[in-house]
Amino acid sequence: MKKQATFGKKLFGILAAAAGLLVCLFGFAACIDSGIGDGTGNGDGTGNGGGGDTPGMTTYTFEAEYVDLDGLYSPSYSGSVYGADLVYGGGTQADKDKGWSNGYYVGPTYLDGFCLRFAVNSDAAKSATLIIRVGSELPDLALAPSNFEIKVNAAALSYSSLSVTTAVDMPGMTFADKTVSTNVQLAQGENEITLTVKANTFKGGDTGGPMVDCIKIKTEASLTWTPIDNPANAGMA
Ligand SMILES: [Ca+2]
Repeated sequence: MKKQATFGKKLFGILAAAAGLLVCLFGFAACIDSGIGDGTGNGDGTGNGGGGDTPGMTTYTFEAEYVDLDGLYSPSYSGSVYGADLVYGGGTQADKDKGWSNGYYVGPTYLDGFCLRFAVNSDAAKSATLIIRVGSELPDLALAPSNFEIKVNAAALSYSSLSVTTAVDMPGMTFADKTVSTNVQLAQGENEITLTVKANTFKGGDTGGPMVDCIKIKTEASLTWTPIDNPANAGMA
């Protein structure tokens, strides 16, 4: 009997230790999930999952100011703006406090065919939620596939109209997250997400478009990209 009791104690001890280890592992995993990227740069596209994400999901932010702006230009209210000069903002804490992700945004975008291309690499084929963070210095915009085409891997998304509320001016720009789709299909490897302005009458009868802060992709896949430091090149175009 004594031997059995000892064995029982040992068994209990082993089970308790195993349970403790499981709790520990689970706690660690949960911590990684909720803590990834809190404070890690949005800029480099490495995840910034954080509070609010469901387990296994990470929300990645890809800044519009870090896509390839070479060859792009847009009319503005004061002449045309080219390349890296399309980046607005100073990246300061004051800019971030206005709700500008990473302290910069891209705009204006007032040209039929103006296209921002995000090249994102995924480690797996997964579905994802695609969000765009946009603002407007024009009157309120109703973005729709006919005036603002959004493609994932060459497939145009047939999204519901997104209302973008006007801000006073560019220094006072305000942004809001707009969910384009909760079921975008990412391929393993490189994925191309494009935002393209189509001919419209947003700008007093001429073509206009939104200011673009960033896009966000929420997925179980692991995403990376190669950001281009346009803010460092602003004024050089
Ligand atoms: Ca931004």
